[in-house]
Amino acid sequence: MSLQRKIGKEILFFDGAMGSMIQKHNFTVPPEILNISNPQIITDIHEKYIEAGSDIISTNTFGAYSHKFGNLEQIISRAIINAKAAVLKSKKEVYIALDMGPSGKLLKPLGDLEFSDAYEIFKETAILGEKYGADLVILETFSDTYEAKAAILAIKENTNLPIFCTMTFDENQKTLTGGDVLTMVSLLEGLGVDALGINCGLGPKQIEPMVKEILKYSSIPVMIQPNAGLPKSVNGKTVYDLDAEEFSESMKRMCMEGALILGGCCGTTPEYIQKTVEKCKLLTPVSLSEKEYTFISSGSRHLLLGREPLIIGERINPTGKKKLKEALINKDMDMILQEAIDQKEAGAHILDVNMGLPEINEVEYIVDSVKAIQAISDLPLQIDSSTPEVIEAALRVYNGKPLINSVSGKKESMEKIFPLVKKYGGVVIGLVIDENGIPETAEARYDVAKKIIDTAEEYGIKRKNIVIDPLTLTVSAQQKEAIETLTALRNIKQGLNVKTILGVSNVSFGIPNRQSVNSTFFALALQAGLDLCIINPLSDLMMGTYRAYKIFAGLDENCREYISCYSDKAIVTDTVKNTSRKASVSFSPLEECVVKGLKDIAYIETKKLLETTEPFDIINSHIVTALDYVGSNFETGKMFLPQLIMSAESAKRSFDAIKEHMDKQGKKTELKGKIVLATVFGDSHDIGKNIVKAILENYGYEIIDLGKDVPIETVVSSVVENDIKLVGLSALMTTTVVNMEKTIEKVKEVMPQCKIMVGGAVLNEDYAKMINADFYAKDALSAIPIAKEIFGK
Ligand code: B1M
Repeated sequence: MSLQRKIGKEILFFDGAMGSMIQKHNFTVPPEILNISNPQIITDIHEKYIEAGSDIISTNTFGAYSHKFGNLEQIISRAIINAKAAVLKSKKEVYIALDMGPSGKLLKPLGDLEFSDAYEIFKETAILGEKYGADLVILETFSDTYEAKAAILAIKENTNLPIFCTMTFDENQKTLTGGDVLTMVSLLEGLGVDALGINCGLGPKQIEPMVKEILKYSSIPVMIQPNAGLPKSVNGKTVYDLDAEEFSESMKRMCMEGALILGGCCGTTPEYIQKTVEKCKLLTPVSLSEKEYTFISSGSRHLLLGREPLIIGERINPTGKKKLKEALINKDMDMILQEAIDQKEAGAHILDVNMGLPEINEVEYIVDSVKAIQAISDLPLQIDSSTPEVIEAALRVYNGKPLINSVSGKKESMEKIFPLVKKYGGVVIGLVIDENGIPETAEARYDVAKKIIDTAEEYGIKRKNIVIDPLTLTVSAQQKEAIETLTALRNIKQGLNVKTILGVSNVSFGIPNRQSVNSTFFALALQAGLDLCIINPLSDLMMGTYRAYKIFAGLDENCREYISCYSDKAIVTDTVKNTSRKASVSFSPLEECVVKGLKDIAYIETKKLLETTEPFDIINSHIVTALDYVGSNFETGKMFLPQLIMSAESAKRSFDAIKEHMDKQGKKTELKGKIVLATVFGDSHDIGKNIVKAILENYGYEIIDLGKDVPIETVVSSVVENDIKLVGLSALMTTTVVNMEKTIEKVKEVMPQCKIMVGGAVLNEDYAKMINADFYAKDALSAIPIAKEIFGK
């Protein structure tokens, strides 16, 4: 029977770990090479899993990508041959999954890899997998939804293979990039994978609560491949804390809850799979059901629509906004980013992104804007354009499940937009306008809405993923029709069982005191059942109306949200300004830029500050304080790696300005001495080390900068080759100070007379002594007297 017919109907068993099985042989080559050098070992492992009861075995191709292996085709073909040999021998109906892990490179903005380059990497492997006879692809151990999206598109667009996609979560139930399980479900289900779930990272007990959550919301089969518990070190070896019996008991529980595809990851062996098969084989598979929840998401945040009205910030749209128009024409991305930040702070849940300006290339601008906004904001986006090509370009690079604004009831619009919605996943907004224009009556608008929904369903788009916009009309010009909008909204929501949306502000065009009309219409629309409200969140009156409405709708228990928002503010009169911004943490403008990751403004703010403030004060009182704030939020799970990276980038830009300033000021004196600087092995934090470098250079020392993550031998050979008297080492992590200690030991071994100074937030004076450093520098300036002491000048 074909695999497709079994997916979702039967309990399917995957294999367990390949890596742990290979490790037992102590090979030194990458595992993928063994497909060619030691095929029998790989086939034997597959055979053992088939004997244990696996219905699907995964090829030994976890990291098989063209940038790692020149002989990619050979590796993949041999890997599939090895798997096929085991299947043939077993005479069982076993399917072969092309195993694809992450590319090993981080995508922008986390790393250097472009989304389109990631796509190409995955495409090559997937095409070869299909060519040599894989039955499906298993994408596993992904920790960045964006990378998973690149892989899924690459496989879907270039092969016909079913896709199972699993991601890895930590004990805080988040991926490395901060997404939770529902963020994953929204994206992967939208992209149309055949199964989704969790693998690696944790044991079955730790993933159980997450699996329950996934099962509640996922309409597609759920797959689990946990580790054999949590790792611990025994006699220098990593072992896992669950035996096969305990592992399989947990697997059985999750299978009874509804997980349909079961396997194992690190530490699991054929015994674990065999026990799991024994315990689950005869269970009745829990039948799949369509879950009627509507989600949209960014890469790190999901939003459930319909539970309460949500605010869509309308301000990233040049229509009628002179300043934004100018900013766009001048490619001033910072203004757009600032709008994104301000709207979020004012209470927006979603950001509209519209680049419809005749003077600019809309495709290029929307792509750049979507990428830039999603790098600094975790709010889901509404992709807004009247041009299908623009919508598609934005959908492609968007990291998440977006709102798509919009399709109309016109045949041509539906023919162009629905295939995009189906392919990329998203919630589409249907405007009740068709070839005959906007209907005047509520009944006729209902009919257009129904036509849109029926047609969408023909394209395989579920009703839950459609939102209808009954269209706001200008009350001064079309009073009767504007009022009809409210009736249409109510009828469409109730009669067609879909969510609704309105762009509220249009109602008041052409009349004075627009805000009163807007806020009254808004309140009426909310009362009529509006789910998504496109408004200006920086308008006090609109946000006040929204928050007050929530009180009366029973959505703000004991008026808690309202009170906390307004207790410290003067009564709302209206001007368009942002009163909801709470100054709970007060930052200087530069600190704010670093915290929010606004690189270019950080540079400008630093330049301004340099007119009045000493460089070192800027470092200590702005850059370091901002990074400390980001660091502690990261530690407590309030901020995630992408934000940490953007903050680090902004700190670097700020420091660029400082360095330019110091270079201009610094007198070129004769060099006072040569110092080697390095961030120790395993540690990529180099902002502090670079500051130390700049300051020492400014004081006339020559610096040999070995960079970050520097192997011990590199430090040692540089010290010897350059006959160095002073080495500076930096380390920021508890896990890397051990390498600092080892580096000191080696340097002292070969050059006992060479002095070593150490620094970095993780160290202190006592610790520095303990690891035999000669000097501890608490900050960059403290490095100067140390250098003076060594070189006597
Ligand atoms: Co990461 N990071 N980070 N990080 N990061 C820390 C260090 C962390 C404390 C955050 C936290 O959880 N609170 C934590 C370490 C926890 C621990 O070990 N206890 C951490 C972690 C966990 C990680 C990752 C593992 C996250 C992940 O991937 N899951 C990962 C590690 C990657 C690796 O190294 N293998 C990671 C990655 C990153 C970024 C890449 C995103 C980025 C670094 C970018 C870069 O440096 N190019 C980053 C950042 C920015 C930070 C924080 C927020 C800020 C570090 C910094 O630049 N501070 C940091 C939290 C924090 O420190 N508050 C954090 C400002 C800098 C000027 O201070 O380096 O101390 P500092 O330098 C000072 C002085 O100490 C002294 O002078 C400088 C100026 O006064 N000094 C010296 C420093 N070196 C000196 C040498 C000297 C003399 C003086 O002589 C030689």
